[in-house]
Amino acid sequence: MDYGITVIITVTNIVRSGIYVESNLHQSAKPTMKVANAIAEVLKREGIDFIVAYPLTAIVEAAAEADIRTIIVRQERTGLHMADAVSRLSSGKRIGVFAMQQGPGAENAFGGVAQAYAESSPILVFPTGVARQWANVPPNFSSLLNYRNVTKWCDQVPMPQALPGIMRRAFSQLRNGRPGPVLVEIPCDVLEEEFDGPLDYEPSLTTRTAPDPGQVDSVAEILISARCPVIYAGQGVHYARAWDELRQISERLNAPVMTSLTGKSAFPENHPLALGTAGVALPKTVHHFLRQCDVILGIGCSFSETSFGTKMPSDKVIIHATLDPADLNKDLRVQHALLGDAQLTLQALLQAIGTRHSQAQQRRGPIHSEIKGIKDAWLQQWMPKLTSDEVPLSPYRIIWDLMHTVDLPNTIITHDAGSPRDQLSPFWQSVKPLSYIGWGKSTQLGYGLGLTMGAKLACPDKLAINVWGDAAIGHTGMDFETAVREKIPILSILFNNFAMAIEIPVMPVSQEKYGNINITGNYADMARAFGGHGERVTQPSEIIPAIKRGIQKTREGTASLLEFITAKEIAFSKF
Ligand SMILES: Cc1ncc(C[n+]2csc(CCOP(=O)(O)OP(=O)(O)O)c2C)c(N)n1
Ligand SMILES: [Mg+2]
Repeated sequence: MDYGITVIITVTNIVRSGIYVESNLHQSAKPTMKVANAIAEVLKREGIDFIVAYPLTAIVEAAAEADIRTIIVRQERTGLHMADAVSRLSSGKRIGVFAMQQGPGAENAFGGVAQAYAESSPILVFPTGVARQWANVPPNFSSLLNYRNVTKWCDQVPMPQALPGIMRRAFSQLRNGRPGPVLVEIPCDVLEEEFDGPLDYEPSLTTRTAPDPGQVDSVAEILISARCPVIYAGQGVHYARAWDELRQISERLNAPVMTSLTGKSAFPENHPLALGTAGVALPKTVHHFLRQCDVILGIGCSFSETSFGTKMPSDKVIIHATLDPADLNKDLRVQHALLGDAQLTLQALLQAIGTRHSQAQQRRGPIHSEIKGIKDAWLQQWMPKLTSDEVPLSPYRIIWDLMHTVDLPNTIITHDAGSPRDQLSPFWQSVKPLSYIGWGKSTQLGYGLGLTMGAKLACPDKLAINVWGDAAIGHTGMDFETAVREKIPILSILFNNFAMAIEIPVMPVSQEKYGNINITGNYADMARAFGGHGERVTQPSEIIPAIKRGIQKTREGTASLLEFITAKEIAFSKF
């Protein structure tokens, strides 16, 4: 009897310490580990070196035992946003993982998964589920049922032996086709059950598709003979890492390039053919060329209609290059389509265009000067705000000073929902791929903080910045403490105008009667109370010195929050 107990304890200890060996004390003993340990092992084989979590799930302990770093946030949403940035900034090569507990954890995470779904971000989400015998008894929460409509793929592990197959399917979905969140619910009793080894799991494969060659030829012909072709690049260019090909085709055709918000930084915005970002606020160059052009080539984009993007004109020849047939003719009527990976598509187009671009060659000089002329005039018009000496501070002045203080190619920045997005995206010049995390298919206030923390984890040598308003910090601000505690030294730029200023035009009566758009807080104090670096800045002359101090603090490993007291600015670059 004693002998038997000893054997079991020995095997368990060996497995829990992450080493997987057969016991030689008992001939019939089979190698065992718990399902949670098997999950950690799958993650290791898939190259995952940290997970984000909140906290009561056996996956956290199993991951830590397997030397996978575990980061605990203050709220599920931020953890999901962190995972989201990890996936995005690696073009989906490194998958961001988030795990949460059953019930409240699974319920409270909904916003973060929904946002990743809207932005097509390939994250892996592990909610624990209620034990199988209670799983379908009301009012227990089922992730399998409830997350179906905000995930690319969603499954539940009904028994330990199903795990390898489920994980193989999950990672195959994550690494192929249109990116999107994948969710695997594991009932809490299954997590604790023994997985009967050995674990038969190989890392998943990635493959790509290329467009129909016949259609490539006809699209090449249209582009060559177009009077004024324009390229609209989406985030598919980031996922395909097709930045070089995008630049080549633009230069070959002398076709100017604009990006979507998520595609921002796919094309260097200091290039003579760059038009800028087609958000809800946009540079004049984007507006001008959308009217001027005769052909639009959308590459790696969904052409989704959104209140936070520029509307595409309907009187142009539209070529839609995407890897997802579900996007074709969805919001926009298109005349030509190329289905496939953005890099393979652009390579095929470049080959088909070859040297047949003499008309495009003649465009070179005139198109460069047309773009420059419009851009210079537009910037000139905004210069009073971008260099304003006003108090309270102009958010535009802060953005301008920030852009001219940071080392731009080594900075990753993101906006937040509302005014900061529309103030930042037209004027921030992204010069390196994946140096801007754009979003706007859903616009949850507070998303930017987690994205920036994920960016800093994924790219520790870069300066990671989020720009947000005082309403946004109300949503996820407590997780600044996570940045401090977990030593994720981001630079947070807060515009505190003591209001939801963007709502001024839409809430006049409730504001007048009840002051509904007013909010308040001292967030520099909050940052310091959490152990971070916090400064409140009120004077224009203090903007750049404060930014420099904030950057220095991040270099020393301290998360920094600069709270600028700003005007209720609601002028945007719209046309
Ligand atoms: C979760 C969520 N709820 C509501 C909104 C709608 N919304 C967009 S911006 C905004 C207010 C923004 O205020 P603030 O961040 O302070 O920026 P400001 O306009 O004052 O510069 C609101 C309520 C949203 N984007 N997300
Ligand atoms: Mg505000």
